[in-house]
Amino acid sequence: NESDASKCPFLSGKQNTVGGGGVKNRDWWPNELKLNILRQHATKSNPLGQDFNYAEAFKSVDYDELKNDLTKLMTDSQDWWPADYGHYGGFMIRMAWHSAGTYRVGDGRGGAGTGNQRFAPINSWPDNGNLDKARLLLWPIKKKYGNKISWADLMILAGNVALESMGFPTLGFAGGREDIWEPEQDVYWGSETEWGANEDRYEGGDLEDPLAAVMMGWIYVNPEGPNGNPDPMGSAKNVRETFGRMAMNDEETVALVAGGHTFGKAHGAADPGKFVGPEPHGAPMAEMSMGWKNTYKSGVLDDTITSGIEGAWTPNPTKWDADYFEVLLNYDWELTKSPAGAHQWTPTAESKAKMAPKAGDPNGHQALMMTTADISLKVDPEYRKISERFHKDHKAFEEAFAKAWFKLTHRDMGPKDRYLGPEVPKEDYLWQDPIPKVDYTLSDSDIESLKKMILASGLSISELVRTAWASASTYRDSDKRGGANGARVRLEPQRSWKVNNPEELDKVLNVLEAIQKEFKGDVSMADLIVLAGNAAVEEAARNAGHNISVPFAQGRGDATQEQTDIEQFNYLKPLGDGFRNYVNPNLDVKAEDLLVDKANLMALSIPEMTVLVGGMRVLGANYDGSNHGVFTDNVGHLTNDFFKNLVDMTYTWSATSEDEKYFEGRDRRTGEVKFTGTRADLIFGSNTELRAVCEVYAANDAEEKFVNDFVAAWTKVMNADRFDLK
Ligand code: HEB
Repeated sequence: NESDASKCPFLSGKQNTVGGGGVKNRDWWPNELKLNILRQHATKSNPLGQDFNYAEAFKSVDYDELKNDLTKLMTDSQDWWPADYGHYGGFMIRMAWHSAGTYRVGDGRGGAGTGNQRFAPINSWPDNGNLDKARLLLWPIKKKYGNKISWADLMILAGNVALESMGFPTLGFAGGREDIWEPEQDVYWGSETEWGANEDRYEGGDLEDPLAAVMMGWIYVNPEGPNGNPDPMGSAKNVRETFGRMAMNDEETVALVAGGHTFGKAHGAADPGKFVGPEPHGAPMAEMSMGWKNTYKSGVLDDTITSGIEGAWTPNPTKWDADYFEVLLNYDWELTKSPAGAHQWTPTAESKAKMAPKAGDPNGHQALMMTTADISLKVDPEYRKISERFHKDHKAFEEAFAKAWFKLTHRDMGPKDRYLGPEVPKEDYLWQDPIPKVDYTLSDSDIESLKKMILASGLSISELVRTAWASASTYRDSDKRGGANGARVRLEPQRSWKVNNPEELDKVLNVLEAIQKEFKGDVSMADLIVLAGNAAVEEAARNAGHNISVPFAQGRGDATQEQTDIEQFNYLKPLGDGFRNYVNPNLDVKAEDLLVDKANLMALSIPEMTVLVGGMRVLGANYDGSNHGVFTDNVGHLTNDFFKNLVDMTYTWSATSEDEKYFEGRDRRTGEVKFTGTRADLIFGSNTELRAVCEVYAANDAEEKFVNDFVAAWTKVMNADRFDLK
C-alpha cells in the first residue's frame, strides 16, 4: 500500500539510489589503478554467448546477395532521411572512413575492428554528426543477415559497395571484424572535457601521444583549419601529423582525401546553434538513439546541418571521376562563409567554375566548395606535387586511392590469416607485416631433442625466458600486430630496443642459431625461440618439483628484414613492460599503469597478469637482470614464492627514492634488507583487488594451481598471434 511504498528508499524519488547510483571508488580516489580495462567485454555483455564463432557465421553468409542488397540500398532513398542526389554513396563512405579513421599507430587502438561507432562516446562525437542515420539506414540489411555479418564488417563493406556503385574499382574486402557490445574503456581519446577543445593535447607544442586527432571529438583535423583558423599551410601540418599517426604517408593522404571528396557533400544549411539538438547519447529518450535533431525547415537534403560547411567538392558527386583535382587545381578559390557561418572556400567568379547539383533537386545548382584542409593539398609544396601528378595521371590516382582505402579499412585487422571472404586481395602488403609460411613438421622426438640441445647450451633459464618473452610480448590485441611469429626479435628495430637487452639478446640468438644449424631437420627461429622459453619453464618447474609439459604449437615462420617496416615496428616498442620490470625512463607514467596498459594490449585478464608477473619474477626475467621483485632465494625455480613473500608480514616496506619508484623490504625484527621492488611489484600487495588474487596463489595448497595457471597464461602469450590455429 501507499504508506509502505513511501517508506521504501527505492521509491523515495531520489533517482540516484537505484541502478548503481551514488559516489563511487573512482570518485573518492581518482588515481586508483584502472583494473577495469582488464575486464572489458565480459561474456555477460555479449548476447551471442561464448560459443558463437563469428568466422563460422560469416562464412555462411550469401556474400553476393549481401552486396546486391547493399547496392540497391544506395539508391533506395528513405523518407525519414532522404539521400542527397538520390544516392547514399558519399554518406556511407564517410561512415566507413570515420569508423576506420579512429585508428592510431601509437597503441594500435581505435579503428574499424570492433563496431565501436555504435556506442558512446564515438556515436556522439561532433565529427560523427548524423552518422547515426547512416547506421540506421543499414539496419534492414543487418536485420536480414543477423549475426552472419557484424556491424563492424557491415560498415566497411557498405563503404566499399558505395565506392563500387559509383564506379570506383576497390581492391576488395576482408571480413572478420567482431563486434563489441559495450563501449571500450581502454582507449585514451584525450583529457579535454569539452568538444573541440585541444589545450591539453598541445601542451608543449606537439600533439600528445598516442592521439591522432587535433581536438576532442574529431576523427582527424578541423576542416576549417587549425583551431578554426582558415590557414591552409597550418592545416597541411595538422593533416600530415594526424594522417601520419594512422600510418599514412603524403601520397596515401592526398589519395584518400581527394578520393573521398570526389563524392558527396558537406552540410551547413543554417546555424547549428539555433537548429540542432543534442548528440545521440545526450538526446531525449523518444529520439530512440538518434541525435542532432535538426529543426531547420525540412531538416534533410538541402536543409541538413552536419559540419556546418556547405556544398559539394565536385560537379558530379555520385560519380568516380577526375574532377576533384580538376577543380582544385584549375580554379582559384577564395575564402567565404557557409550559411552556418563556417569558413570554406569557393571558386572565384573569374574561375567560371562549374556548379554542383542541389542535394534535393537534380535541376538545381550550387557552387562548389573546398574546406581549408582540401586547399592544403594545393598549397603545401609536397602535397601539391602529388596533387599535380594525380591530376595528370588519373590511373595512378585511382590505384593509389584503392590501395590507401584498402589499407585504411583493414590496417587494424592484423595478419592476413584473419581475413575472411571471397574478396581478399591476393597481393601482400608491407603494412600487413607478412610472414613466410613454413612446411615442416617436427615430431615429438624432434622436439625433445631440440629441448635437450637448448638446455645443454649453457644458456640460463632467465635468458631463455626473457628471449621468448621479448619475442612474443610485442603482440597487441588492439591491431593484432606483433607477437612471436616472424621472429622479428632477430631484426631491426626490435633487436636494438633497450627493453630487450640487446647484448644479451644477441648472445642468446647466436646460440639458438647454432642449434638451428646443428639440428638435423628444419626448424624456424621463431619456433625455436618459443620452444626454448618453454623448455626453460619446464626446467624451472622441475627444479620446483613439478613435472609438467608446456604446450608447444609449431608452425611459425621467419620474416626477413625487407618484410619489416622499421618505423611501423617501432610503434610496438613497449613504453613499459612490468612483466620484465621495465619502464621507459623518459616517461612520467606510473609503472603500475604501464603494466595494466600492457596487459590490456596483450588481452590478459587480471589473474593472468598476476600469475605471469609472479612467475616471471622467480624465473629471474627482469630485462636488466635486476633483483627487483625477485622475492625468492631460488631463482629459476617455478615456485609461488613471489606471492608468499609479498603478503608476508615478516617484511615491512618503505620507499627508497623520493619519487616512490623503488622500495625495499626489511625483516621487521632484524631490520635487514631482504628484498627490493618497483611499483610494478608492490602494486600487487598494495592494491586490494590484486592482493586478493595474490592471496590465492600464496596459499599453502596453491603451488600446483600456480604452476598450471602460469603455464596456461604463458602459452596464451606465446600463441597470441597464431590466428592460423584459431
Ligand atoms: Fe571528408 C564529408 C572533412 C578526409 C570522405 N569531410 C566531409 C565533410 C567534412 C569533411 C567537413 C562534410 C560532413 C558533412 O556532412 O557536413 N574529410 C574532412 C577532412 C578530412 C577528410 C578535414 C581530412 C583532411 N573524407 C576524408 C577522407 C575520406 C573522406 C580520407 C575518405 C577516403 N568526407 C568523405 C565523404 C564525405 C565527406 C565521402 C561526404 C559525406 C556525404 O556526402 O554525406
